[in-house]
Amino acid sequence: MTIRSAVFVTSAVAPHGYPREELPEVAFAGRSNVGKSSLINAMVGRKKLVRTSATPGRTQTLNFFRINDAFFFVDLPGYGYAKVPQKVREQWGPMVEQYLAARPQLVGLIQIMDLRHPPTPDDVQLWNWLQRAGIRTAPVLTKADKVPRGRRQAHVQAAARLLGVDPTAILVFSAVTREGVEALWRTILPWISMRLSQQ
Ligand SMILES: Nc1nc2c(ncn2[C@@H]2O[C@H](COP(=O)(O)OP(=O)(O)OP(=O)(O)O)[C@@H](O)[C@H]2O)c(=O)[nH]1
Ligand SMILES: [Mg+2]
Repeated sequence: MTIRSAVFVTSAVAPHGYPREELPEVAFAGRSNVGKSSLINAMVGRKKLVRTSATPGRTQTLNFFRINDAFFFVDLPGYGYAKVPQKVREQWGPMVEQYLAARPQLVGLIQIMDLRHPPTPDDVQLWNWLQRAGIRTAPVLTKADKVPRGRRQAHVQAAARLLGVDPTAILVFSAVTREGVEALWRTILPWISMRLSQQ
């Protein structure tokens, strides 16, 4: 995938703040600190397009990035981190649900989990909610560089069982080695072209 441009457009906490452009949008969700922002940076090949942090809970708004003037990546705030203030935690559900449930431009969501650990109850809950809401979702297990190759398949199978999907549906990724970048583009691009061909 050739990235000609990747620009931060806006942050939003409610629909009036979303971009007015009606380009297709791909959203990225996962627990705080799982590596959502790093994954987006790896996908577009920019080290610092999205701010990353060793401190969980860094991204607290919906952040919209326009790629190649053709579609948006939407970095959603992370869930499941106990140390973010109570008020912020209470806002997460409504803020993200409002976006996911009522955004016609949304073509699909990448749900990012940690290859080192089985999906958490929060991860499974989001996964099930997305399936019920009829949102196309691809599961990605990141930080693969932290798990020796020989142990990965067992982790993938455990995650597949908990999510109720076939292990082959799960993509293994690393923002450090860029493993999985092209495979994830091969998942996302058809979502975008399908939408564009419907318009
Ligand atoms: N080893 C390794 N570390 C990673 C990878 N992806 C992210 N990290 C590290 O994990 C930490 C969190 O990364 P972020 O990309 O900021 O995570 P996030 O999910 O956007 O976090 P919030 O915005 O706080 O929810 C940072 O210290 C990253 O350097 C990866 O693939 N491999
Ligand atoms: Mg982030």
